Amino acid sequence: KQKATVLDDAAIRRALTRISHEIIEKNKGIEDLVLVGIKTRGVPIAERIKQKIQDIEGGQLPDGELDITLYRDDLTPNKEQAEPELKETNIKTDIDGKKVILVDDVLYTGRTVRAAMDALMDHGRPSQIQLAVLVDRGHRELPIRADYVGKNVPTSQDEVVTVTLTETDDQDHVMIFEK
Ligand code: 3GP
Ligand code: 5GP
Ligand code: MG
Repeated sequence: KQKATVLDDAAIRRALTRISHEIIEKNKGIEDLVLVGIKTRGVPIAERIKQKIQDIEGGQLPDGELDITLYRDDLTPNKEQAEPELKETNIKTDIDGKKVILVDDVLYTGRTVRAAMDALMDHGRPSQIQLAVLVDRGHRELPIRADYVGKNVPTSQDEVVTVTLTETDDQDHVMIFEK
């Protein structure tokens, strides 16, 4: 059951513009930055941020993507597998000594990000890992926080946040549904 739209297309655009400026400010430019999107919807979000940062600062930012499949206990009946699992990595740049910014659509328990950090560490030795998310819906189960947040959306455990993007869906919006 639909409850509310939390971000419309203009609000998503503004949030990603702000995050792009915050990334540049915090890192004092774009030197050594690599943007890595977490599939599916973290990838177009990372791509949008990358375009904005390049428009603001000039130059080119390297990017990459991680595919982490969820074996969450609330999504699969098999509790033995209740962890996110790395499916595929596509990072062409060397991330040794780089500041990697992980990008995802929704931050919830933090288990996906933990798996993503593991995958990055297997790939090289970044000097830093930062995290950008469009929505933080709370309910963390690990000591993980985002450095850049589009919007904090307090939710209950039986609500879901739906993120649709033009690249993957019909249009840009973020909504809350009752399960
Ligand atoms: P994404 O691949 O675009 O990030 O987790 C797989 C997909 O299911 C995600 O798409 C996410 O948007 C969607 N999803 C919706 N609600 C939930 C939820 O409560 N938990 C998880 N893990 N995924 C959800
Ligand atoms: P976590 O591992 O932090 O519990 O969940 C993060 C991942 O699961 C994100 O990649 C996100 O796509 C997905 N996810 C978890 N909860 C939600 C939700 O309520 N809505 C959406 N759209 N995705 C979610
Ligand atoms: Mg996601």
